[in-house]
Amino acid sequence: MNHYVQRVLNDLQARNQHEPEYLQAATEMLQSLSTVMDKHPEYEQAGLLERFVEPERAILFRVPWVDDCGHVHVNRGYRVQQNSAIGPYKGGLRLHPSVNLSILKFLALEQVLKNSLTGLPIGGGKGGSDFDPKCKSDREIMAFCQSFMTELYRHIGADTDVPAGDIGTGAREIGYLFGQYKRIAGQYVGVLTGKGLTYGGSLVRKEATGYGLCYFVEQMLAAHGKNFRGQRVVISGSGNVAIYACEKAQALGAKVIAMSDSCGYIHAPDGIRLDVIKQLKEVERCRICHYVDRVPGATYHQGATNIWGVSCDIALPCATQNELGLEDAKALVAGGCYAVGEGANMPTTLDATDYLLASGVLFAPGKAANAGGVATSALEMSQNSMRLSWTFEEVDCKLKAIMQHIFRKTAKAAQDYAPSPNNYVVGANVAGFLKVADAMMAQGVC
Ligand code: NDP
Ligand code: 2IT
Repeated sequence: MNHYVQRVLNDLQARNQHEPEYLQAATEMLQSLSTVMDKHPEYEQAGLLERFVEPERAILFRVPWVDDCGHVHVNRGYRVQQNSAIGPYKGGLRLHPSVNLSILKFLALEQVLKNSLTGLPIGGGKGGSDFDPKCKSDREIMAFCQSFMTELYRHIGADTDVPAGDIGTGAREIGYLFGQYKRIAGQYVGVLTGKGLTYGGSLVRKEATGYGLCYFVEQMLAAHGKNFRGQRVVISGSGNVAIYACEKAQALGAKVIAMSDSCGYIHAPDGIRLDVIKQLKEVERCRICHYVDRVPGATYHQGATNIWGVSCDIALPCATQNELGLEDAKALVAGGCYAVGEGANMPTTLDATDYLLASGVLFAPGKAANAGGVATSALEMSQNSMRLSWTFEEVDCKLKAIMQHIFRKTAKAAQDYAPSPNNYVVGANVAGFLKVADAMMAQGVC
């Protein structure tokens, strides 16, 4: 490995031992950049990597709110503003009890590379809270969101930092957050994306991450003489990304045979009925196990990660980080899986990724494959600035073109910099990094 990369990695490990997810993401990125550093010694002189891995700013704040019984709760709120070299910070807000600084720093770092890959002028950031939206009333969700925004509003803005959705933050939460921002700041601006269609949202944003994932995987398959038609697809999760990945995979002729939530998975050998999943998850907000009460022939199995034991051709992990480990990767390969597309952020552990690549599985890394969501967020920002709305077809067409472009850039960088031309992990890291690095070099030490 390049000596500069090794030195930065050693320093990072020494200083961030208590942040495993952040170290995992940074290690993968740094290892991918070894050949880039061999070719660009000027980056070491400019301290580029040390600056790249350190967030420009990380904000931590108290979020007090009152539940329906009158009890006071205090959660932690965060915003990690990682890098603004190529545009305002951009990235989602995660609401989940597991949220901590390590998880948000990993997500913010990945977001910088992902946003760069989109080709659009957006920097990278991420935020959220350890608040658990499950089993809360709408009023409790509103109380939390209003309190969260009461602090966050002073750190964000349409030209400085534009948050959006992520795990636990969907249209309902974005609505409450937007309302509170408007009220405190006294400005009607595109400060959040993923907004409702009646107040500045973009068509296709809801579908964008899942559709974009399938557009990317379609390109990857085509480069190897394959396509989605007739393929058995397993998708983990049943949230925003998973649902619209399922919708597009089915539209492209695939048979989606399993989906999950954090409790377990359903297996439907004849194909998932997505209308039932949408009803359960988007309308009733209940557990996926109820699917089997409504659709005969499907079975429910406890334990979310057991889903990787279902024999399939293509796997799309769309739930959360590190949901696909080494044993799961072995089970997938043994079951005949030849392609994996990451809809979630870092769903595959480092050893599982290495195993899949060594086994010849086509592997689409999340920062490239799930970039359709944030790309469409950037299209929402453009529409807000222009004060007009594009049609569904216009946005979908732009999304598809962006994903095709990301695949080409990733494949080209893999060819130029990776140990193998099919190593899209290295390809995505390098292609995302080079644009930001160039901008940082031009802007001096800051
Ligand atoms: P949602 O909250 O809509 O859905 C999350 C899904 O993942 C749910 O099915 C949830 O199950 C499951 N899940 C969450 N946490 C865990 C866990 N710890 N273990 C097992 N299952 C879990 O989130 P999204 O669909 O928006 O996000 C999914 C992934 O995609 C995340 O990694 C996110 O960062 C990434 N992503 C999202 C984008 C977007 O635009 N929304 C864009 C790009 C990436 P349950 O309901 O039981 O908790
Ligand atoms: O991980 C991601 O890219 C997102 N959660 C979407 C971010 C965004 O700003 O749309």
